[in-house]
Amino acid sequence: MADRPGVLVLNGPNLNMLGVREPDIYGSETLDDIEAACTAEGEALGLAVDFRQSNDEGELVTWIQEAHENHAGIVINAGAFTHTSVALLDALSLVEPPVIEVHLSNIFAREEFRHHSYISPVAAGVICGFGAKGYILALQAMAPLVNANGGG
Ligand code: CA2
Repeated sequence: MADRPGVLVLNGPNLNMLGVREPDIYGSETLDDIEAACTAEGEALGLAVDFRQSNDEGELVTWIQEAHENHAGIVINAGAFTHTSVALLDALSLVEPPVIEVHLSNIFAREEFRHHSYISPVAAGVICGFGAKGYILALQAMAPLVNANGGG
């Protein structure tokens, strides 16, 4: 609904492949399943969830830059760009909405190159290791940050 605070839920490269490969690491839910769960949770929390995925770093940067106009908060799973992208860090630093970083897997229990995130320094918080439920936890954490008044 238009009067609900909007939350932009961004997904980075290869997350469109969820549920298709590597279910042992990332779970069996598809990105469409996660979007449906986020939309339902957003309704319960009084948030308007705008769920997007891109394999293109520049497109993610553009969406982040535009977020200050239409969105009160940003939840982001930047995928592999988490560990490489100064451009995403800069974009997230430039916008006002609070940022919550999400990862399906526990990045600290994996290869060392996944232990560093360029996004974490500008995030209000980080949720990782809880699979698709991490997106729901992020929305629950976001609600009070954007003054949502819904139940749940
Ligand atoms: O755990 C996460 O959510 C990650 O952000 C997922 C990224 C990975 O590079 C990060 O280190 C942690 C990878 C997303 C790739 O998604 C796939 C989905 C299905 C099959 C293969 C990859």
